[in-house]
Amino acid sequence: MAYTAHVDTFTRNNLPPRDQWPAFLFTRPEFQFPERLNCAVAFLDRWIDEGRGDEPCLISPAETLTYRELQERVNRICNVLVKQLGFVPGNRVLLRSANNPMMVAAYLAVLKSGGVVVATMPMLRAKEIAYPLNKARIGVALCDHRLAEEMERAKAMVPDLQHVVYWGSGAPDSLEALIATASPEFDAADTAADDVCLIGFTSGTTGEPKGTMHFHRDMLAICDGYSLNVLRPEPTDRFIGSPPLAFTFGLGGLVLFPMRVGASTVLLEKAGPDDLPAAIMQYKATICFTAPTAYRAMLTKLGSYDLSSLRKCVSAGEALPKDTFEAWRNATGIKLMDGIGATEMLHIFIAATEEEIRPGATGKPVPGYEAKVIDDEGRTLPPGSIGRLAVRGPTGCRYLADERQRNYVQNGWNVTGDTYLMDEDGYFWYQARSDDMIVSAGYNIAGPEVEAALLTHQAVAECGVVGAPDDGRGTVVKAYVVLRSGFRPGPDLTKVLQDHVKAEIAPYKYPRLIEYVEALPRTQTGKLQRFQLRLMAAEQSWEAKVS
Ligand code: 3UK
Repeated sequence: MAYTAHVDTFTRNNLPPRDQWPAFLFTRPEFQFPERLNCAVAFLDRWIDEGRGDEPCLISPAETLTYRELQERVNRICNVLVKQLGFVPGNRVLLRSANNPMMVAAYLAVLKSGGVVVATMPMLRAKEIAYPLNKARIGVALCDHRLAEEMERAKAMVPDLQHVVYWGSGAPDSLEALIATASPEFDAADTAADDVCLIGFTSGTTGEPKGTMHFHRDMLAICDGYSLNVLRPEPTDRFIGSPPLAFTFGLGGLVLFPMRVGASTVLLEKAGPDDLPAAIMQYKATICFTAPTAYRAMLTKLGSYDLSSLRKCVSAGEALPKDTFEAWRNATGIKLMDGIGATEMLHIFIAATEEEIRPGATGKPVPGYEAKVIDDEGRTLPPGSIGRLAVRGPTGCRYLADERQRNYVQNGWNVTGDTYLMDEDGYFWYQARSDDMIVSAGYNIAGPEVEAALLTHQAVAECGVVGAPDDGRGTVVKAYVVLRSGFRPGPDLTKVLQDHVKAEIAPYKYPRLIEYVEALPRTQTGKLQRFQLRLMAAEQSWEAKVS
């Protein structure tokens, strides 16, 4: 590794042992990164140096910043960190905010001054904020004042947290007040390409969140791999979307990809099913990043909003049902670009360009990445077999002081926990999370496949399918269904839905049990929590037995 610019070497000291790292592949010309690299220079300073400082960069309902204006704000925050808050390179800085320009400025300032960003979802409660504060030994937090209540409660739990600076409060010690008197000039820290600059905590569907550590070079690798080769944006594009910047899906799609090509991005604090299409129309956005469920929800709103400015739409986070792909293409003419990514890999590693999309498949490895399907012993399986997905490329998993590194990285490959099939043409077809495979009466049934079949029925707004314990069959397929308005739950509808699934896919996969619910349990990043449904199903089977 190159010599570090970090004075505080906590992250480097807590990287996993070298023999537990995945292999890293840098063969493509895009990935020949210099030894000294500060990614904030590549995303921001570069455009001012190249005479494009007056182009728009960040657009929000409250303010619009050009690249030059953003650079000035970033430099001022760097000076506040270094001169007023006792920050030294390598320190971790907690960021808490909905998606807005100050959040992006603070993010880039931490990168530029050689710090390590730890961003958190706005909805987290004090205990959930205290976890990364302790785990990453964080001394400084920058936080939107609207999130002060839980932040203050977290601060009381973590004695090492020395400074919390709020923005938006108008107080004399607010971030705005501090930056007003700070210099607008700042020289970027001379970081190594392999200095850690981000600890992304996983949304933790089970167990404690894991801190994934990423280097300055990783931030460019996802742009020059996925974005350059698959998404292919233009400087004239205007990005928009819903994922929080604390989720690396949002960081890449809403900040890094646009800034890598000098494009602009629309930042929305609220991006619900009405907010997002309204904003696409208002700002004439051209590239949208959101989850499959959000595209489904937007489909019901297309009569009210003009989305004709859109030219590309990316879907990730969960499997994209083929039916949603078809419905979106019929309604908008746009082919939804599915892609699987992971916090450990920083961003998307299997996807397809519009020309290469096969509806229902996730795609092929992004240029620079390799993927294969392996069995339980780690042996490569031939095309057409179902097994565990393993990937490697220019980015990969390095957990902060975590024993689970050995589970995710096996023989130099990142094993994501997903079950996949690769066909003869090298396309990868998602089956399920490995622990979401249902084994019923000896058959393997992938919950997401049954969900996709149910979703093609007009009565179904959302659904989740899991295994429920059953005396006779070991496990039976159970569906939790949220109905569209106008449909009434009951045995008749259950029969209709069961027959519908039997007509769509192999009949043995049909849900023997269907329960109607108002909403489904979801993570902060919008993912269906199938383990919660499994718990519910197990409890209900037990109650049915004892009652
Ligand atoms: C699942 C998908 C099927 C899959 C993410 C894009 O989701 C992201 O990161 P997370 O760490 O979760 C990773 C897991 O989510 N998944 C994601 N995308 C798909 N399953 N089809 C998909 N298209 O189980 C994966 O292992 O929260 C997504 C970019 C950055 C990200 N961090």
